[in-house]
Amino acid sequence: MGKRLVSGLDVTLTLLFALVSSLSAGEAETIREVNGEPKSSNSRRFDCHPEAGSDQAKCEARGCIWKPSDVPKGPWCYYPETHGYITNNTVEKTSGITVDIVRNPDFPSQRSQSRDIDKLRVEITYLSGQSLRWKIFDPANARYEVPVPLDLPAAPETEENNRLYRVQIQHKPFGIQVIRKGSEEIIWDSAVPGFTFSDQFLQISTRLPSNYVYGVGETEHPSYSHDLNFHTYGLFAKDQPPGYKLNSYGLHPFYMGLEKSKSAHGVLLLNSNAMDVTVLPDPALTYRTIGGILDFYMMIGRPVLPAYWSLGFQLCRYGYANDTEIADLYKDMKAAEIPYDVQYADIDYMERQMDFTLDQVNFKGLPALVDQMRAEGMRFIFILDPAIAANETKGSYPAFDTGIEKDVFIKWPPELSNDIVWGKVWPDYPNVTVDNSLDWDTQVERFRSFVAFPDFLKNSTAEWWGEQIKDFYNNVIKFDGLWIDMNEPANFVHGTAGEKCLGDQTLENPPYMPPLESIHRGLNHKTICMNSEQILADGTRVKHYDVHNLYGWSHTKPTYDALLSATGKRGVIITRSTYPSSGRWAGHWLGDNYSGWDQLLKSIIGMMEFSIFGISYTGADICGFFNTAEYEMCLRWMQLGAFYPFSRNHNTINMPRQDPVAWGPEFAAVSRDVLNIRYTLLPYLYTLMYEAHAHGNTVVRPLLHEFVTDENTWKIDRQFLWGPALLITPALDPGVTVVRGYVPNARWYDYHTGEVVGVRGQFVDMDTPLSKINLHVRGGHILPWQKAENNTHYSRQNPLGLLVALDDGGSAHGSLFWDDGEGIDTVQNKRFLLTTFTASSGVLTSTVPTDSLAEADRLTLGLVKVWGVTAPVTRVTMSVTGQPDADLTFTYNAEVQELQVDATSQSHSIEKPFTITWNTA
Ligand code: MIG
Repeated sequence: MGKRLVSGLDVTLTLLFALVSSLSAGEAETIREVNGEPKSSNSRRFDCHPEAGSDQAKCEARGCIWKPSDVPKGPWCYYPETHGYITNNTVEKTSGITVDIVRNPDFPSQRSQSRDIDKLRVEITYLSGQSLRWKIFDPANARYEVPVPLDLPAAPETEENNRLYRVQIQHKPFGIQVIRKGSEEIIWDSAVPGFTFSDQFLQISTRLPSNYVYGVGETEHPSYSHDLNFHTYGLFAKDQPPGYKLNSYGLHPFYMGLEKSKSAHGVLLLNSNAMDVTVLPDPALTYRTIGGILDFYMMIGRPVLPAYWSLGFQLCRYGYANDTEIADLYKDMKAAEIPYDVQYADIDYMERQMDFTLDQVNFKGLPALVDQMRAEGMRFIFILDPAIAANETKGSYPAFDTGIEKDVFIKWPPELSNDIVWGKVWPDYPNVTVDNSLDWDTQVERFRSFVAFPDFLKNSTAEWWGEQIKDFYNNVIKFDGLWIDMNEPANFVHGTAGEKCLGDQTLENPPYMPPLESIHRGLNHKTICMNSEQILADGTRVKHYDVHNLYGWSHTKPTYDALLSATGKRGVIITRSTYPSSGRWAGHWLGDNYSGWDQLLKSIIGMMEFSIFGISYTGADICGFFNTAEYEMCLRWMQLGAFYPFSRNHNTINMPRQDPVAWGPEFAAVSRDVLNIRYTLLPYLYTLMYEAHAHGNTVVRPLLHEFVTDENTWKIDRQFLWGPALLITPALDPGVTVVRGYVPNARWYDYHTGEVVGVRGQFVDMDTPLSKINLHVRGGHILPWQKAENNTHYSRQNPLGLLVALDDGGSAHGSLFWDDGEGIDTVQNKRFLLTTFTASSGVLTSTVPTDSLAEADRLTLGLVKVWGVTAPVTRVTMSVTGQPDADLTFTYNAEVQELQVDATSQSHSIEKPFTITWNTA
């Protein structure tokens, strides 16, 4: 199922709803029964007073019912059955359904300050056989709609027989039901009370087909599979380190649901306002948003293909004192022979943390160091923040001056003021020294410079930003990738510097406030005023209130475009704030975590969530950002982090070092070993990245994506897969020497020994001494590999190895994607090699669907390892069209059942198909 599920879901965002085909129709057990106790009818209530301080009078004033609940945490104030809208008129077409609905006048307004919209239109479009969209809007007055372009199928699926689903409209209350044909399961059902559509409060609920729901971000979850016992997650982009129920950097109103028939579907609400999502034991889910329209979709737009080198290990910290510290680190890493490709510099490299400047005292030697390291195959990534300092002497800071000339900064609506909406972030005023004995707010007020925030939604801003990046590259320092931070956007004053937010205060403190971290401080806490004005590409004026969650999204494409045009290579962008489709241009790290054991598990959950949000290049700061790392935790984290697609050790300022050469030789050796495994498998990881980019597959994959019919996998989040074939079972707790892991129902081999695992479909205890992370390879798969080197510049030149893990029937398949590793649009322009490998009955063959690789990037075949060869091998031959068959040297290990064939002597270039045959006694 893996592939199907994923291509339905990962595709970055279009339709509201994606269905995945049914897997095994015959399995009778229902998901709800597997997990659930019989439900009290009270668990079916939809909360009519989610805010604190409800009482009978307030409840009844909303026309709702007040009655204590016998379900812990269950609502006492709930909607009567017919609350909502009533269907007025329905028009069916071959491409969809249009429904007019009116508010049921029997019920009073739900939010007195938020005007109800009594007449609405519902447009349901059959986007494709597997996907549909429904949009609920005010047909009489235009409202803000999300300006994120969607990659919709060219024409709707008008042939009913081609659709996996059917849609049914319910009348009172109005609701949409999406039914999967075949299983006849209702997989979306909004015919439930509580539907509300007003200016600043929109609410819609659906019953869910099972207790298994995943996704909804960006917020930390304690488990991948949601606990449905009335949990509400507030969502609003914020410079907020991840924590339980805290809204963090980005917005991803997407969930994946399992069905009783063991199929899955994904739902995206394309809305960009502050919102919350509640999961209820019914099982059901409620969305509440404070603006826009209700527009539901499935994912579209595929993740970017990052440069090959960006899959290498990376080192960063906030607080490098000077360039010598980086030079020493590089020297020590080299001496310890720990593979590593990318070095960062954080805001320390800048003069007073101002973008596009270089600290000429402490980092004077950085350009020369960067040149030297790049000459040795290393890469450099620099950080950039969006806020631009404004207190410099005129002429001395071109980024600000040219920004003013091009009018790129966010301002007030012109009716209120012509001024910029000033904030304060890093930069100190020129010639001041910050007094750290003062509290933060006082420091910010006294010493920090005013800043202006670029409006990246505006066309002229992207152009200006691109010029700054190009000038920096050409005139100051070379780099290979960019890291964009603080783009929620983060502000160190709340709203605006020195004054109150102008204009409509219901934007700053709306009539319904989702349960955000800043619930009592208003929406502008640590960001800019909601009444700030932004301008869309077509000139439409919008309020920051509506587009706040798109700030990071809008920052990303201009940065990616600028990187490509400055360097002439594709490189990589890492961004903190994301929205659906951000993955088209960038990867994401999980933000300011801390050095605590629980963070290892949280990072797996976060990565798996970002996988289904369409961002494949993800990982957490290895060894933790805040606090002091401890030896064993950091070591285990290095082992886990070696399997993050984005593998970077990063630390905050004033904390002790935690890089792999900071802990002594034993730590360095364990880091070297596990990173050598990562580097060995990079050709496999890169091929998975290509499949994500080309087909929308996931790279980091929860076990349930591959084994959905096995209920044991539905809650697993302490293990994960790379694609279909590599199972990673890290140690996540202190002091353990054994880790309990699930071995799904397939033949698996121990990566370290090549031996077949004796059990399947069971939890087993795996030995995990400090030096070892458990890794298993799935029978039936062929993984391409290369011998590791100090960095990928060198490892890419090694011969290609193959790891052929035979299944029970003696077969396996796999593929390799290979290109120059950093060219722009190599996939679109077909400048790559795609090779597929198949093994069966003692024969391994390759086919080459795409062969358009430059001579310099070609690979020759090296060592082929075959696991699961049951009989002794007597002879191995290789044949290539037009050449005589050649005997290959080999070894056979009967105990492990491993055949190793060395093809190096043939210097066979792999774009030519080959066959390798092994004869057994
Ligand atoms: O906390 O640029 O999440 O990775 O090192 C202040 C300094 C701002 C936040 C980022 C972090 C980075 C830091 N930044």
